Amino acid sequence: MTTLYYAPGACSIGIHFLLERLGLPYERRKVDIRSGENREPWFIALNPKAKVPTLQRDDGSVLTEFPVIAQHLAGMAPEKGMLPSDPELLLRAAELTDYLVATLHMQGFSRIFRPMKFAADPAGHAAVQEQGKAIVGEGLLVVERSLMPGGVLASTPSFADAALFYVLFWATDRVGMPVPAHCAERYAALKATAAARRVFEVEGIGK
Ligand SMILES: N[C@@H](CCC(=O)N[C@@H](CS)C(=O)NCC(=O)O)C(=O)O
Repeated sequence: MTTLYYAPGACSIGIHFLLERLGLPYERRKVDIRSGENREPWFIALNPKAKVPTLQRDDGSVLTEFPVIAQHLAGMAPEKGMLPSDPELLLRAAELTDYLVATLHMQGFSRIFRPMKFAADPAGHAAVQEQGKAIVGEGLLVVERSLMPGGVLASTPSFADAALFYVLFWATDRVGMPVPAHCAERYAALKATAAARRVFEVEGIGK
């Protein structure tokens, strides 16, 4: 059985959301990254990168990296329409997913949530966090262009919604920062789904 290794409220919530949205059969296994369970031998044997999301497939093989996992899962249930059949839209969905993960998450939110990784001196943490918020704020303006009327993914559901879900969850419900109108609209629509309600409940998230 496909197994998702996740940590509550981490970026893996986007893959958790996608699995629910696609209605695929899967099992989930919580990994306590706060206590360092992701560095325990059993998890390193599965994913030497020590990161969630980690997806173990039916045949036992393991997939890592959010954009790859998201695209793979969308392809497992093509009838659900999360893997655009138009080659151009497929590229745009991959482009947006990569930008959300590699830039907004890794460059922006990493600075906000883990400033100690960027500045050893605690006195510098507030400045690092501000830098992170600026990266996320500017990034969301770029994302907004894809979602606004006439934007490349304005009316196209895709696996990029999995990345939009967690990035907008973090921006809105975790950091409490303002997000552009069409990003807010997309997040409201994603959050209103049964899939979102289910993952919030399973992961113990109040909002
Ligand atoms: N490039 C990875 C990033 C995944 C990642 O950073 N996951 C975080 C949680 S949001 C994690 O597992 N952190 C644990 C750690 O670094 O100890 C991906 O796309 O999946």
